[in-house]
Amino acid sequence: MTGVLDRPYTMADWRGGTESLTQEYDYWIEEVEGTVPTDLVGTLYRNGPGLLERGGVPLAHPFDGDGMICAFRFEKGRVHFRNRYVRTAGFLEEEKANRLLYRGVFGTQKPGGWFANFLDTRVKNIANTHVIYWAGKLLALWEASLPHRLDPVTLETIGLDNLGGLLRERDAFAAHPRFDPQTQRLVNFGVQPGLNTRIRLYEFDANGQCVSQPTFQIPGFAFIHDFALTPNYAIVFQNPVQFNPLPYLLGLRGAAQCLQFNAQEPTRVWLLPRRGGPPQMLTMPPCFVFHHANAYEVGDEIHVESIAYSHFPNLEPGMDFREVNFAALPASLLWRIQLNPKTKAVDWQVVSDRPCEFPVVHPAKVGQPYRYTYLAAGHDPKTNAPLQALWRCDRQTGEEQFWSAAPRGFVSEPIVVPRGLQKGDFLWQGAQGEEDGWLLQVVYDASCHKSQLLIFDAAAISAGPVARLHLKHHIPYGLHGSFTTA
Ligand code: 3ON
Ligand code: FE
Repeated sequence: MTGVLDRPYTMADWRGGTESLTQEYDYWIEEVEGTVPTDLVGTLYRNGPGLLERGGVPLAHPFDGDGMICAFRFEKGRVHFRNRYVRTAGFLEEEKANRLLYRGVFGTQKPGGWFANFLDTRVKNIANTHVIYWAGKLLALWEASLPHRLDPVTLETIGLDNLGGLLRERDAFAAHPRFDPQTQRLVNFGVQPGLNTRIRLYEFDANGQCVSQPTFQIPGFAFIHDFALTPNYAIVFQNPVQFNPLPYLLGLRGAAQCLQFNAQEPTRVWLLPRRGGPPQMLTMPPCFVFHHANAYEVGDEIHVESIAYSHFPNLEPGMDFREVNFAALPASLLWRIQLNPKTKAVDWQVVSDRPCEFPVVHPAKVGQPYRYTYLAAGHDPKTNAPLQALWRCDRQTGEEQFWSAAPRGFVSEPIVVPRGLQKGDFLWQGAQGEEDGWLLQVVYDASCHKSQLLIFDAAAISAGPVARLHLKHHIPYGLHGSFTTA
């Protein structure tokens, strides 16, 4: 579908993708349309909230859902599927009790009213945001706490992983690592929020050794979900939000419901030197950024591409996300931002009115000048709506490629896999042409309440998928994932 639809989706259809998947599966996918490319060798891992209620009590927000990992293993043109919940300590306790024993960051409360939640600041590490494979370890990530290590084949939970003694029990390890093709390193950060914010930047070599970990202090509270990477900098956006923890402590709201957008303040962009040293601050008008597509250095400037919202909506208690009015929410738009650390000038352009999220680039272009950004996007070019389409923007010519699953399909984060990878390769070691790859996409199909894995030729997204693999069940809307050839 590419044309104008009266209604690109119905809420009933969209809601199907917010249902839990309680069963754990393990099977070869038999129902395949088209042909799976035989040079796709390796595994696509995806993470996301799998459980959207517990003991009959619906969660207040999908980001509070326990992490469930899906593994699509590609072998000579066939694909094996497996899903497993991350057996976090909280998951196991709540499974046994068959009720919620913990509050969620995004507003899920234990049953029993404020009194049952009063002063309960215990945090359940739900391991639901990202899953990465590095130096022999498969890790499920959640930004407020430690990673969980999983068996890469069976997806069994091995346990919390402190990365060889690097992380202490209360440390946080973000859910947004970047893989740097230039240094062959995994780079990630950890935030310790407070009146001032401490950010530690970790770099790991191919053996999983932490080879660098400078720390930075920035003034004020900061909620930082993602960062952008260049050869010299890690770039984080300090969105203008205030945090008033009182309603959280009193048992009235979740921690994220205590964030208030402050349109009087600028957004502060921090350049953190990867080799350590004082961070540099630049400012731009208030906006809220979760995700970055990429960044690179050119002359005196640093260019960043990000998804920005005009503001962070208040997450009111009692609001049911299943009834959300998408058109009334601030749209997530693709922005290009030019930073000049010498003059402190910041320039930006909004690329399009089309709502979008989950931006990605070719793995060899991380931190480097690049041409294509791949995104999940809304069907309608101007109205905020659920993600139903894939979208590719060409920075050089402005050309756009678009493929839509509307009216009954709902998309997730696209994953770019270069062609020509061999077992054991890093992703940036495949074909260097930015179009020379496959785009993997898990789509929820409301017409059968099942999900499908779609494979696109990255050069010809508008042509539609080259293969469509039908699962026997649905997968709830996910967050992030990654591909590994290991
Ligand atoms: O004081 C801090 C406040 C805070 C909110 C302390 C803190 C670090 C514990 C904290 C926690 C933050 C957490 C746990 C954030 C988790 C985020 C998460 C699971 C997902 C974020 C997803 C972001 C986006 C933009 C997803 C978009 C999805 C769609 C458009 C489609 O479904
Ligand atoms: Fe994210």
